[in-house]
Amino acid sequence: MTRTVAPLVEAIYEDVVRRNPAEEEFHQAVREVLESLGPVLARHPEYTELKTIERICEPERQVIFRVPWQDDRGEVQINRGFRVEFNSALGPYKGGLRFHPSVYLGIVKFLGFEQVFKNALTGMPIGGGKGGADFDPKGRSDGEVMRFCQSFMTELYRHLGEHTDVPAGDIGVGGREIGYLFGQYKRITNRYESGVLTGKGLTWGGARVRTEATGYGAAFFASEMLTARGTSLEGRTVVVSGSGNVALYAVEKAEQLGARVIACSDSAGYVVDEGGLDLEVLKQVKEVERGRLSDYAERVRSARHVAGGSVWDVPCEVAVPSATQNELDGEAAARLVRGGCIAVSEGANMPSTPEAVQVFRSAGTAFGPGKAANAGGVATSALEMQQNASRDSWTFEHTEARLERIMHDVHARCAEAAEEYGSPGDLVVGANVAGFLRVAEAMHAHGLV
Ligand code: NDP
Ligand code: 2IT
Repeated sequence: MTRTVAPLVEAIYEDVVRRNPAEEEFHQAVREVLESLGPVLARHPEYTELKTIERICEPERQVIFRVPWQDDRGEVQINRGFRVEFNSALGPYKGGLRFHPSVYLGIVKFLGFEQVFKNALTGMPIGGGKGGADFDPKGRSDGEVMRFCQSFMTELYRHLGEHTDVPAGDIGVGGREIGYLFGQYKRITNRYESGVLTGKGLTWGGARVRTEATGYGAAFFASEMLTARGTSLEGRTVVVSGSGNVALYAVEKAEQLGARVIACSDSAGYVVDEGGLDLEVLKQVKEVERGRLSDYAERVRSARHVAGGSVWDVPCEVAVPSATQNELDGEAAARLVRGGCIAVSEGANMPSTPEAVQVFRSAGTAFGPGKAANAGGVATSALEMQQNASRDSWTFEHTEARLERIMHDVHARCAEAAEEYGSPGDLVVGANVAGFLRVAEAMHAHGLV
């Protein structure tokens, strides 16, 4: 890390690194927030005295557990499950579950930490948490995924509750997994507690627009940033990375807003089509068949599949990184800027490396950090909880209008905080400061907890 932070904040960061060894992603996420907080501490000495930052960096509770299950051949498999309950100042712990072989404590903590500020930015009553397992769903049968989810929930259920901790999906966890997890929770507890998980199916407590929400929200956020600069998404070329839940619906909404999405990716490569991607085929291949982008290129002749390459080689005006952390590095950012990229809206959590963020900020590229740009997913989860609590079910149009308004407000909160704390136009500073202030104020009111 080369950039400097205020000495007091630097000391806090050093302590976080010392207390959480070998958790690089967590260090990175903490560093990025702390770099914005110098001016906040200068104005709020009480947060130094009460060690509010130090408390925010220490999760309230961390659960790590064994997940044994049997695969289709009868062989015993053992995975490691996690739930980090980071901060409950604003509401029950809220945040997704990630099933991916790369999952370890450092990933879950970085995601949980980001979630605290993101959830605060939505203005809704939700605290921050995150969980998951180092389970790889790729190539596993439905039966294997179900047995894994049942074993995972058999331990996790005791830590959950609609007023305690409310998980949802993330990488590798979608509607199918939430279904198996909910079924097992209901069976163990003998409670039809709809509000204990979000991302549910529409016939059993799910909310319209939750599936689309993160991607739609990231496109709305791109649109907000461009509007603030006197322009729009209309007619713009867009590249979206990933081709999972967030990516597919970012493509859909960007197209609805008049943009042309020319490329997307998966972990094996990317597809590019200057005429624009065919979303129907893309959804069929990725959502329905759980296939690969090479299958898409075989069906859509105008598309070119590049195996193993980086989708950030494709020049565009707007980039929506929606795959995973640190997928876009400094060199890729410089290439994007040279190619005419004017806005980046992070659909994923921490997809840009610190070097990439620096490139975008110095180039004057409109940059929406994940904790603001992808907040539409968790915000719509909060709307799902609201519908569950009132046993209600809203229309698609009503829910989408709420989402659009929320993304507008998130952007406004970030822009105003950036202005007030001396970094006008810098949404990284704005998101960190606005998120921190809301959590810190509630923690202050709750005493030393
Ligand atoms: P999905 O599992 O639906 O899709 C993930 C996509 O990213 C897939 O295309 C996958 O490729 C690709 N990908 C995942 N890991 C890697 C990797 N290590 N290298 C390259 N490509 C990778 O997940 P989501 O769409 O739900 O999540 C995407 C991002 O958005 C994550 O950062 C997540 O934390 C974030 N997010 C998700 C929210 C949600 O509501 N789901 C809300 C807010 C943020 P392949 O198909 O080959 O595996
Ligand atoms: O990173 C995220 O915000 C999510 N994976 C969604 C969390 C949620 O509880 O909806």
